[in-house]
Formats: sequence, C-alpha cells, structure tokens
Amino acid sequence: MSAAKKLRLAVAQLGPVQRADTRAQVVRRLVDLLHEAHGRGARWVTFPELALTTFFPRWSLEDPAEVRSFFETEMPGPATRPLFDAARAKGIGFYLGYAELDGETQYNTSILVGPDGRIIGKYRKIHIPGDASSREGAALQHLEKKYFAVGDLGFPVWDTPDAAIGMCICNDRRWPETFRVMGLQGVDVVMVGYNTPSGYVQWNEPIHLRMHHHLLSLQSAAYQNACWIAAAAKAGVEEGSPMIGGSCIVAPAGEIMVRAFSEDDEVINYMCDLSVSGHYRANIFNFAAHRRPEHYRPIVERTGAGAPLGAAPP
Ligand code: CDV
Repeated sequence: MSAAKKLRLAVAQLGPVQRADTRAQVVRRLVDLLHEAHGRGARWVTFPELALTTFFPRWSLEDPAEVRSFFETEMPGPATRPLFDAARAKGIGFYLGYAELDGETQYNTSILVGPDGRIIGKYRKIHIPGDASSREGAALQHLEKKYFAVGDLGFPVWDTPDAAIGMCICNDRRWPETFRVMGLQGVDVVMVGYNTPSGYVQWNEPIHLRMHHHLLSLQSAAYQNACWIAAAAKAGVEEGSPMIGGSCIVAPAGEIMVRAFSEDDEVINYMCDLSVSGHYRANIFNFAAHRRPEHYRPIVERTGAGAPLGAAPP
C-alpha cells in the first residue's frame, strides 16, 4: 500500500434561488457555506452550476437586457468579490458555476479558485443539453442551447499543490468521454455542479430514475477513471420547478462516501485519501498497460451512431 495522501473536500449544495433573489443575497449564502466548509476543515469546496441565479434556461426569454441580467461579464465582479475574499481569508479553494458573457458569446462556465483567492482555471460546458427554441405545447422547457455556446476550452486538469483537479458541468457527467479525457491527465479530483430538473421536457422517464442516473454516472466515472468526484446540486423547488438534490462525494472505488440529506443549503465533507487512485491505476485501470486506442477510433470519428463495423472474420 502506498502512503495515504489526505485531502478534505466539501460540497456546498444550494437550495433554490428564486428570480427575485439578488446576487448579494446569493453570494451571502455562498460565503456562509464556504465558512461552514472551512469550519469542518475542508481545503476545497464545490458549489453548483449557475450558482448565482435561478436556473433561467427553463424560460424562453426574448428581452436581451433581461437575458444579460443573468450573465457575469467579469469574475470576480463587485457582487462576487466577497466570495473570493472569504476564500483567501480562510485559505480554502472553490469551484463556482455561473453564466459567462465573453464579448458577445454566452457560456455556461465554471472556475477553479485557489485557496489564495486567485482563479486557477476556467471550464466552459461542452455537452449542452436541451433545445434552442421552445417546444410547442410542452409543460416544461429546457433551453440551454438557446442561451449557451458549446465550450471551447476542452477538459483540462490543473496541477495544484493539493491535487490534480478537473471540472465539468451537469450534463457533462453523463458522458464517459468527459471523465476519460481527464483520467488520461491523471486527474485526482473532478468537481461538478449541476441543476437537474425532476421533470424533463425530452422524455417521460419515471422521476425516480433522475437520481439513479445521476448517481450511476458519477459512480461509474469515478471507478473507471480512478478519481474522486465532488458533485454539488442546486436543489429544491425553484420558481415552481423541482430539482433533484443528491450532492455527494464519490471515491475511486465508485462508492458514495457522503451524500446530502436535504434539498436545501447544506454542506457535506469527506477526508479523501488521494492515494487510493494509485491502486486502481497500478492494476485494473493501468491505462498504459491495458488501453487499446487503436480500437477506439469511432469514438473520435463519429458523433452519432453509424453503420455497424462487423465483417466476416479473417
Ligand atoms: N443543467 C443540465 O445540464 N441539466 C441536465 C438535464 C437537462 C438532463 C442534466 O444532465 O442534469
């Protein structure tokens, strides 16, 4: 067994954020959660996707000024600076999801901020779900494709003094490619924020499967890439729309080590032993020894499924 490498991670689940809630009110909640995470000894805390506002892609908004009101043009800005100051004062790093306006382009973005309060890295959501325009007659809408361009920064991993840390956002967690690209960079910890509605416009799946698929995706990704995953929900009933909770920290064995109880503001934490990844990487998931990329070409050459590649055996 290699020596333990302990790192306490926290996840700060947010309860609902209503449309009328100001940035200042939300940031105050985030600062309180960050303080609680620090009080429990955490070195890093993960906040949700689009944490600063209500999940506005549930609406088809046409007024450009109203749409812009959900986006940040600078980070930190005047409203978010208190969170960066709190991080620096306590020496705790964080992941934060927010809507980013870069010139004329809108992204669904997360940043990784170090325990010194400086931005280490930025990720822009790549697997954008939902529709680009409203579905006629649908009771629910999910319009992320209307509001967000596809991210252009890939899936980088940042080598921090504590751990190699990567990020993804919500729907990205359902795609194995997301985690494998980070696994191939030796990621120790992936942080992910999400807003997962309990009802969904695109299919009539039984509601209990929302939580099942959320956990299934995280547990398989952690195991297959020998990494820790810290996942933070924005949960509860937001503007009449229920969203799942289920914030959790998953170990490289694929086991959930701690999980949120509520659908409200709640901190969970776990002392992670990063050395556990090494056991998987030296054995069952020794990528260098066992991967066969020469047989994986359809993964990068095809987007949708194409013709079967089966042929008569030689
Ligand atoms: N915000 C999201 O990306 N939500 C998706 C829903 C639409 C399926 C998710 O993967 O949870």
